[in-house]
Amino acid sequence: MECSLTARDRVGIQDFVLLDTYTSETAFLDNLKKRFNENLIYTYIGTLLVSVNPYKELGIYTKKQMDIYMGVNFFELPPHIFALADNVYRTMTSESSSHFILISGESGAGKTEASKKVLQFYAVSCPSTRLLDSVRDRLLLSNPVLEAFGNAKTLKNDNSSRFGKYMDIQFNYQGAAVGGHILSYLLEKSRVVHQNRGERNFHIFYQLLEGAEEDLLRWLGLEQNSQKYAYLIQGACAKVNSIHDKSDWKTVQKALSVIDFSEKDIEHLFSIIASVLHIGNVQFEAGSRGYATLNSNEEIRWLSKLLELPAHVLREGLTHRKIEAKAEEVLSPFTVDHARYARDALAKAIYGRTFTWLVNKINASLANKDLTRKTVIGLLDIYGFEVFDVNSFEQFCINYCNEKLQQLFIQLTIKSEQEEYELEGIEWEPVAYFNNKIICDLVEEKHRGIIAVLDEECLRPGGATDLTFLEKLEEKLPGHPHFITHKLADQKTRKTLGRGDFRLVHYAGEVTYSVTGFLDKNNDLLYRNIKDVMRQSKNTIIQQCFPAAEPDNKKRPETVATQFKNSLAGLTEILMSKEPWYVRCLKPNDSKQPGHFDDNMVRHQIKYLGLMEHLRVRRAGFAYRRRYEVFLKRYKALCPDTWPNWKGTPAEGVKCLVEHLGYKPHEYKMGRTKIFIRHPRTLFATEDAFDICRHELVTMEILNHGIT
Ligand code: AOV
Ligand code: MG
Repeated sequence: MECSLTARDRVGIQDFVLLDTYTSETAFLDNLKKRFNENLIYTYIGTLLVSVNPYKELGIYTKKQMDIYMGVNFFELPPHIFALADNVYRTMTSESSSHFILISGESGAGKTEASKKVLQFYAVSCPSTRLLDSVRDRLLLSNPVLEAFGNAKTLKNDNSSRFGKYMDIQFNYQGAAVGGHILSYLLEKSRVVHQNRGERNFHIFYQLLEGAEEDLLRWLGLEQNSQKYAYLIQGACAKVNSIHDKSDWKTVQKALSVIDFSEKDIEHLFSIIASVLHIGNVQFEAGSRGYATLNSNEEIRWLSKLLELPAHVLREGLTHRKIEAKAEEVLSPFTVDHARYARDALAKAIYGRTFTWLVNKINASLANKDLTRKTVIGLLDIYGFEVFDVNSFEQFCINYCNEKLQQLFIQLTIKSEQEEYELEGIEWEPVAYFNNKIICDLVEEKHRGIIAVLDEECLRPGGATDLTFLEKLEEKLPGHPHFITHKLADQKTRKTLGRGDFRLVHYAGEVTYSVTGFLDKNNDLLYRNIKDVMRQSKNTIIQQCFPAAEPDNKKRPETVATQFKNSLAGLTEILMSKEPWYVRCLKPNDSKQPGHFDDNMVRHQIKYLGLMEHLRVRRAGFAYRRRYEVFLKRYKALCPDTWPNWKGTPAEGVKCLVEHLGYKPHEYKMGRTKIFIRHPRTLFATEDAFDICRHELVTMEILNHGIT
């Protein structure tokens, strides 16, 4: 007794639901900290997994560990991401239902690592045939490729996801992974042409320079030294201890060959990466009449070679735009600033479209060829909430996305839980919670939401600037509790805001955004004639990225923010049709340090992630519920009165069944259509009894069969 108490004191409790002082935030924090100090980074709140980033290798993701967790009841072993993955998988196979795992937390909290562990677990644990081994390899190898092109070092995370990713893993009726599909969300393209100090461009550029053989670099017209490239020097931190560009390059190359990239594809892909670096080095000077001229032909020659298009066409496209005047088109020369702008727009467009091409290509390789597919497990890993010294349109989109996911979490857990109890007539003490819908609305509402106002300014001909956008917001949103600007703030707050800033009070904290660049980034303009130039390319990837049939400028394409808003609405719909599971990742400190647990920082995350409220709902509520018909159908063999056929209503049958099984009155409640079971242990005991019984039934059948 003594001994076990000490152990409990030392390592804390593995499920917060069992915490005596479950309403105390301090007790919650203490429990997490105790466990963290013992390298126990996982803790449950019922079936929700809380994970604290250890910032060091713990040796807990080995094949041996996977074997331990495979097929074992959720609560029988210490909490682990593998236990969650296994539980999801077994629920999927036993109930033939589709699921998703929502992994959330702020930037650097461990979402991407968690999603990789889940994928690795399925790759090892699911049954397979030789045919399916290739699917498994492809699923696994799609990761390093997408990370190379879509992740970068930021001040928050050395391997920060700069795009959102939702991946469906598709399973056949035998539970084998037979295919996959990836949806990507808004890549942070601006990083291609600009990085803040201490940050890097996308990993792939450095990997290519560090890892490629001399011959390849020579062929691409590149030097190994990243300092030679305008698009790579702004952050002043090309080399990072935790990043191994050279070996990552090898991994990416190997991966590309496994996921069906032909040699030609690979050659064209590298040509594009190199082209972006060459484009960044194109410099302009003012000619005699003040218009932009190219100050060297060197880069144009390389671009012409790599993109396989005539040099003079490219030169013209980078220094002029075509405008329609009456019936004819005339060439209008750029100023130097304008030319730089068009150059950067081209680099971003090429990179962004190539990324989309890459996702499509990976999807083609993951496409399910087994038509017996039944169910999927979706994995959601997006960019986490982030706050920098200066925050722009990109952070606005990323943080908005996190608001949406928090809203989804609230809807699917706290809100729906309470609504269900009400609907089922179960007695219940309501739990108060902060609903962030007000912030989602502030961003996305029709007509007066921030995106709507931004779009309106983007469409307004003449005179619209980032500052007029800010003024419009101030007109539409005075007194909004989550929106503050210099003009709207009280005197004390005003001092903390610039005239070109607006501040949003997000669920996770306040963020001040600088409006500079909002209009431009939302419009994401690429001149038509530069698209025409790209269409002349013989590089097959560029050809697919700039198709001839692209709708031209006459019909305005949707703005970036609106496209993003719509794609998130689509994602919500996809998720709503599946059963949810949650991993909430916490960041222990802001300096990426192992072993350091910053109480205030963790406490803040516990608050905004709504973990206390979730615990309260769990604790007061019922972990499991099943419709009476389903429950009765599954377990009726456990009671002589209900087996083989029950004559009464399903609810009466269930009542009879659970009384026979000895359920105590406080362990369950009977709703209108469902039975509610307070603790998973109760159900597990029933499930174990069912396993034994099923075994006996099968044995009897075999015996009977043998006799006849
Ligand atoms: P994120 O995905 O949540 O941030 P990551 O999953 O990239 O965060 O984790 C950041 C870093 O923390 C990783 O590169 C590892 O060094 C370390 N780390 C995370 N989880 C673990 C773990 N379970 N064990 C050991 N180290 C870990 V962002 O993509 O920036 O939102 O946008
Ligand atoms: Mg990530």
